Amino acid sequence: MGDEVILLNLWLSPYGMRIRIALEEKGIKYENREEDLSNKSPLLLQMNPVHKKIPVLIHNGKPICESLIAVEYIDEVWNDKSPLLPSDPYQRSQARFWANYVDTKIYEIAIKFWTTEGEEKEAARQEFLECLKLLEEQLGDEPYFGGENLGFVDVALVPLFCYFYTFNLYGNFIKEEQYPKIIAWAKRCTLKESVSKSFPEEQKVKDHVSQKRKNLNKG
Ligand SMILES: N[C@@H](CCC(=O)N[C@@H](CS)C(=O)NCC(=O)O)C(=O)O
Repeated sequence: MGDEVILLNLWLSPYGMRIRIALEEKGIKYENREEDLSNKSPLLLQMNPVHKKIPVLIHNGKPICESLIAVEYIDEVWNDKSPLLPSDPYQRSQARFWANYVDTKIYEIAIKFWTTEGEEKEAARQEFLECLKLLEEQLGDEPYFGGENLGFVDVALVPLFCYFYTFNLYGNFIKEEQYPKIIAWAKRCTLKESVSKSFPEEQKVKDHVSQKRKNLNKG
């Protein structure tokens, strides 16, 4: 019997995209089930009773919650191709460090940018740009954070870039020429099928953000 792999997800979730990219990199067939977060399914509540959040990876009936933990799990279980974490313990610790930085710092700032206006938005933008500079230094002249191949930090960070053009449209977010390495990196990543297949259509993101902004302005 083959593996049964189900992903409880929401098309817009960058966390869900991480898991999709990892599964695609490994060539694992899976069923993507869209959740309605305003009316969470009994399966989601059963599989993630602690946080009640998507994404949840369900492998042969067993849940794995938290996107980065799920990506590591995928890397360990399907370890015959496309390794995402380095085999060297020190390198592995560094990949985890930067993925954690992306998770705790970058995503939080991006959410602030997404949900605020005026001075707060501008502060979030500035902070985000400082973090990007740091990441750009970390990338150096390598094609990926994982070196020659897409790795754990790439998978953690790249989903944010599916919002990139939409953010720019609404917030004058980032000037491409000031961040040439990170922009080239993002483009390199999105040329990979595992990444492009896991991203939503740009128009869908634009429509969603513009709707959110209308609601924000109303409230
Ligand atoms: N740290 C979690 C974050 C997951 C998360 O924030 N999921 C959001 C959607 S993108 C969610 O399910 N929100 C619903 C809720 O908070 O009730 C991960 O990496 O998986």
